[in-house]
Amino acid sequence: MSPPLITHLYTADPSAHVFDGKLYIYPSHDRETDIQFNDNGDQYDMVDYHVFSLDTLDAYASRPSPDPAPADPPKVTDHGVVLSARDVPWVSRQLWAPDAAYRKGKYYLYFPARDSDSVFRIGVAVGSSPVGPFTPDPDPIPGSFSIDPAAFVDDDADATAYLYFGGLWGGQLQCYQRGNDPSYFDAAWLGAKEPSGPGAKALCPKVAKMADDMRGFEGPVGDLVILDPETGDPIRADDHGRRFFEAAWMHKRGGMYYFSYSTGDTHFLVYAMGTSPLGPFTYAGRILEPVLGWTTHHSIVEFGGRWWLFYHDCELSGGVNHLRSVKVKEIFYDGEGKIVAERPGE
Ligand code: FUB
Repeated sequence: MSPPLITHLYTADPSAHVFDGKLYIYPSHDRETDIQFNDNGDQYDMVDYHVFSLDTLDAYASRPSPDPAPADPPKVTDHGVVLSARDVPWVSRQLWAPDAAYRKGKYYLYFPARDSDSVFRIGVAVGSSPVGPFTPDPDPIPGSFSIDPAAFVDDDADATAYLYFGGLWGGQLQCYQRGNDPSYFDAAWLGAKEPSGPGAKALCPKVAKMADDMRGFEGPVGDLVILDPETGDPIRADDHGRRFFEAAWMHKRGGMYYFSYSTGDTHFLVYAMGTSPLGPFTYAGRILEPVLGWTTHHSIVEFGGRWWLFYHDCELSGGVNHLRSVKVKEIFYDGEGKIVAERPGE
């Protein structure tokens, strides 16, 4: 088991990126509250974001199991608070899992939070450095809803950018079954969790192409369809071991797009593969088995010639679900491009 990367704060939902040869982590900043645990996630009551950076991860490169703590862990720099809920006019509470992107000279911090009606929306803040300061737009991204934004900038000539998002239960994705627009919000589904029963298709994660200024969507929000490799049909709602729950992430390797996510109440990190960033994707397998704690959330990034899985668990807090800490482990790919835990051939 990997050791916590950051120990002076509780951190979760790590979105890792390499900017200018340095590794940056954009996590949630967990804090202690006396809010009782519930399936709505009210106990995840975060109020700000820090950014962290590292120059190397070599000490965490995979070694024979069980993986001991590195003898000489790299220094993790905490760049301090880069955005607070009180600085964002539309936010009422709960700064959940963020992500960041760089495109055409600017850095963007994307974040979900509840608005004054307690409805989750997604905001954006803009800066000229990967460690901020980030200036938030005064309103949420028009057309955005639910949680867990993941930004992906493709390697094409125009650096086409996409935002993936969505999360069930407390993340409110089930409230948008009438359409992918905030105006279709259906409060009747707030207490309910998700559709179920014979014939019910899993609710899809959402994807939107970003406008050139990265502060709005260009065109409508679409469904990101995940297919069952056996039947070729969309994954069913009752397939809780494989259906999308939250924690979207996109990465690209060797021309192949990898969409990864959490299965929520079954606590797996899984992935699907496709040839277009807009899908469809075909379910391809598990990346991580359940960790200590209810939530599981991650990012995947190439750094220093290796591929890394950033994730979190609750080891540092002794198992308190809303006090998590970020970890990292090396991952590998087999000859077919499938993600594997051990270096092929070992
Ligand atoms: O950190 C709050 C929420 O918990 C995130 O938005 C979810 O992905 C889960 O990790």
